Amino acid sequence: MVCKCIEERVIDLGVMVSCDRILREAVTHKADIIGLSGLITPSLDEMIYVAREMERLGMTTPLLIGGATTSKTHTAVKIAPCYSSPVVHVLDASKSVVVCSQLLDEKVREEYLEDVKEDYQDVRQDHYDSLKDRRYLSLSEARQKALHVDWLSGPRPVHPQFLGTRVFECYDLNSLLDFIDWKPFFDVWQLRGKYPNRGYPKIFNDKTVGVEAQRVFDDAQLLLHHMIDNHSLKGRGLVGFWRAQSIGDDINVYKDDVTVHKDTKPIATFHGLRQQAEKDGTGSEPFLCVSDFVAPVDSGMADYIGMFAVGVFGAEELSQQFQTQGDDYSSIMVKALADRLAEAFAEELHARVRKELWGYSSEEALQASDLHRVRYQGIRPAAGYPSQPDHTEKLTMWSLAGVREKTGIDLTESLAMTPAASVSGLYFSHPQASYFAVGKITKEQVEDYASRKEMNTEEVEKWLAPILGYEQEP
Ligand code: B12
Repeated sequence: MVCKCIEERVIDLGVMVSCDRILREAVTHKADIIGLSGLITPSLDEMIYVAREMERLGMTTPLLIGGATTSKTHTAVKIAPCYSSPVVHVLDASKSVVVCSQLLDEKVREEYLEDVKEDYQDVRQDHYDSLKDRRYLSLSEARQKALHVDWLSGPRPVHPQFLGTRVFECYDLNSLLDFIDWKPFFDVWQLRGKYPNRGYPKIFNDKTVGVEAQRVFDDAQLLLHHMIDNHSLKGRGLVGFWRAQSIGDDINVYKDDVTVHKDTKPIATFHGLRQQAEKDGTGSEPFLCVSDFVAPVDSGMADYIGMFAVGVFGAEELSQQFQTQGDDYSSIMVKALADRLAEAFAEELHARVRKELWGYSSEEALQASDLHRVRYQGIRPAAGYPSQPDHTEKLTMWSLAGVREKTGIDLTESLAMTPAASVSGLYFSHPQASYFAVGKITKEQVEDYASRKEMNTEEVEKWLAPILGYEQEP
């Protein structure tokens, strides 16, 4: 919630806006404060760039940082040092009213900024100390402790129904409604509570947010059905399956149903990152990498990998229309609903893949709530998620499956997908495949990964900034 006097002076530049545009608009409108919001890792780097540009241009406008992928630590360590005027991380948009008021009030501003400065100094110190405290396995030790699946006596990989891609031009959005996870929708509206809870929508009975949650939910249902019925939103996507074998931390993908040898030329390679940070447990825990879930090339077992990309088209245009009409509520609502549909699309398609299109789990009978709690066999990690934090893997996915040409889902320069309501990822079918977080890694692995990807180390460090277990050389 933003108080009226502030709200009237806010200019929302929308999503995926260039640094030049932000600064141009800020200067034109004599901005008191600039706010940047970051959803995925590459936006972190953009934020550093914006701060550097502001410094270079001699600007003094305070910079607010927020969004799912940002943190106080990243702001203090990476962004604040690039700009000599105030940089403040705001965890929750509702706190920005207090922060803005302090930044704009001559009487308290200096004291407030002094506090922020001291706080960030401590955060930086803690960060550097924590880097020193962490212990890592060498890459070869971590590889020795990989998850060693018994490919010969365990369940055999199942051949998917088809190899190559299948495109879904105009997906039935009504079929996705039962798959919507409403919890993140309420998060967008800052309404904290559970939905549904054992079949009973608990959030609606909550003393504090119940009434508001019911109102927003009812509005959402009306708009959702309206948008689906008059086709203002469209779902488009694809799935693909290929022969695949792992080779170390990489997964090679092959054309058609070939018999694969060590020297068979792959048509694409997905590169994995392996856990390296020491674990507290018994010492028997595996140090995982996504390649552990695919049969190695020398196992004698033919294996497969899947991929998907789904998008909900039309939301940005509609949202813009509402904004032009001064209806911010509906403008946000459209985007929030399109995001829910995109996630539901990925969820429903994954269920179809398990039961039918790949068919390795044809007997599965789970409720939507079980799906949100990941009680199924196999995983669908996305590039950018903790199991594979590297967004550049999307480039391999896009060229392997022809995603842009076949679906219109595109990648921006910083590898965000357009439309914004899009999800993509890989499919792994093995029963031991699990979601995990790679966590921090050492320079040894970054250099190894860079050479496998034929990229230079600095470039890889840029994309993997949040998981580097060491301080980069300036
Ligand atoms: C919902 C969601 C989505 C939705 C919608 C995203 C969207 N358009 O906003 C969908 C399903 C489309 C999606 C897709 C993807 N997602 Co997503 N997603 C999320 C999720 C679950 C919630 C984000 C969200 O909208 N929260 C609700 C809003 C209101 O909260 P918020 O953004 O944090 O903003 C709050 C504060 O941060 C603050 N704030 C935000 N901005 C600003 C700005 C200022 C100036 C201020 C003062 C405050 C402020 O105020 C807000 C209210 O409190 C997060 C995980 C999480 N729990 O955060 C992952 C997450 C952001 N997604 C992630 C990823 C990787 C992706 C994908 C790349 C996955 C993929 N390969 O398909 C795609 C990218 C989409 C694209 N277009 O490129 C990662 C990002 C990690 C990373 N290191 O890059 C996250 C963190 C999940 C994770 N744990 O790995 N995602």
